[in-house]
Amino acid sequence: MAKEYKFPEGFWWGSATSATQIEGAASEDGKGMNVWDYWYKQVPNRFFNGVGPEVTSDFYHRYKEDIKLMKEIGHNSFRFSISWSRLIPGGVGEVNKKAVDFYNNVINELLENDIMPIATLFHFDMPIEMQHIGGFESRQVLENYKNYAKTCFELFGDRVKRWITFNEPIVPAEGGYLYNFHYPDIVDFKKAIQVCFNTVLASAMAISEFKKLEIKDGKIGIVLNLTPSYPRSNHPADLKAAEIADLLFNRSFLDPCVKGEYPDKLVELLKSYNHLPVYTEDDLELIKNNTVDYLGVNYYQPRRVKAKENMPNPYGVFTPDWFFDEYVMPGRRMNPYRGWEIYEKGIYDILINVRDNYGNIESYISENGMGVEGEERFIKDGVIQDDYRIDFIKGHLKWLHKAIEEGCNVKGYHLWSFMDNWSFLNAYKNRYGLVSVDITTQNRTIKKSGYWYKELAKNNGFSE
Ligand code: BGP
Repeated sequence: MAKEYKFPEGFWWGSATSATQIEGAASEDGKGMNVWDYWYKQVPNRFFNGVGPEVTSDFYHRYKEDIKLMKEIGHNSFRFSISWSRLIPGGVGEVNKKAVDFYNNVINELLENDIMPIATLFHFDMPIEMQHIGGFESRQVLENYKNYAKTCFELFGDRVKRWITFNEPIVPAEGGYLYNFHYPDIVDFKKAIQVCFNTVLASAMAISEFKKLEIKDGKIGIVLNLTPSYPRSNHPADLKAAEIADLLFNRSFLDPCVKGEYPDKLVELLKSYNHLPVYTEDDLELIKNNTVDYLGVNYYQPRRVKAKENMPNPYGVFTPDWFFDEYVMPGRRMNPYRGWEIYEKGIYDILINVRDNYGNIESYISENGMGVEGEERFIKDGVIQDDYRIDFIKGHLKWLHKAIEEGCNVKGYHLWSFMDNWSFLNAYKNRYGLVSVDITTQNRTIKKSGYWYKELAKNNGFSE
């Protein structure tokens, strides 16, 4: 007998994107440079096939056609990001009128098509001028981000009712200050921690502005990549390794953003290594008083860890990897086309944790998806036959359904992504879309998964 997986009424079916990854028009209509435009000019060879962010998927010019396609494949909601360097070139000062027109057009077009807009304020795209005065290490940049956020609420808050302060804020801290995959490309754990703290603070500052404006029916949240940390075994050393990974990579944002407080264990750990960030009592007060209304959860793959086998070199560079080693679990299921583990139950484990330890705050899956290299090889009759992606989505939806049945307060599911898009350093290597994009002609073609997604949304679920 087929089992039915029906989702609660009004469930959000949609997808997520970000400005740098889809808009293109990177130097058009007065847009300023962000870190990606700048870094690409410095080191084009670090980007897959040398493809930069200038054109990407050309959403800037094709948003009407794209929103039509969203409608066609059943979207009732869509997350995009506003580009700070487009709206306020240089990060501070005059608002760019052309950018206001563009985002107004996108928002209005979405609403006319009954697609709820969810706007992210920051998706990895710091204006370069702001990065050059210290990025989120700098208090001045926090102030400028706050003003940018306020400008967005004032300009678009009459129609956008769902806001996100940051997408995966730990990623620019890790990428830019620890693991060399974002600009400014340095390795300094202490700075990374300061950037993490300051981003939490910046998010709280934006929330505080949002509250002052009393936007009717408006809610503001944050999107976190909550990667469950699974230990190799129940041995106390493995459990400890997993606990530290969880503190550093999940709870460093989840706790202050949802509960308004840092976990004591994290504070003790950082203190014992003399790595506490610089902060004031007022900062902590602001964080406490400005927690999120809802939470976006991005989930791609779990983190598996084991106790350190060799003590780290005391003279080596101090990073989180001092505390644990990656555990390559025998028999783990891999995405054969991308190199990431597929573990569907992870989505359930995250949500149960949110239910039990974070007041069952309202949440939604803000990203989940399967990147595939070389998808052209699956074309038949002009359509990419991405059954693997349909299976991936179904696998995760089954666990999501179970979490909801068990009381988790989840409002929707957004796939990464609506269409193939340019990714940070990876450019067009991994394709994620329900709609494929030919990057030479910019032609869009709905994939098999897109047609399947349409049925999913129409039926508010699926059966199997
Ligand atoms: C998430 C980001 C997205 C997207 C995705 C896929 O972490 O929020 O912006 O890029 O990862 O990653 P990638 O494109 O590197 O495969």
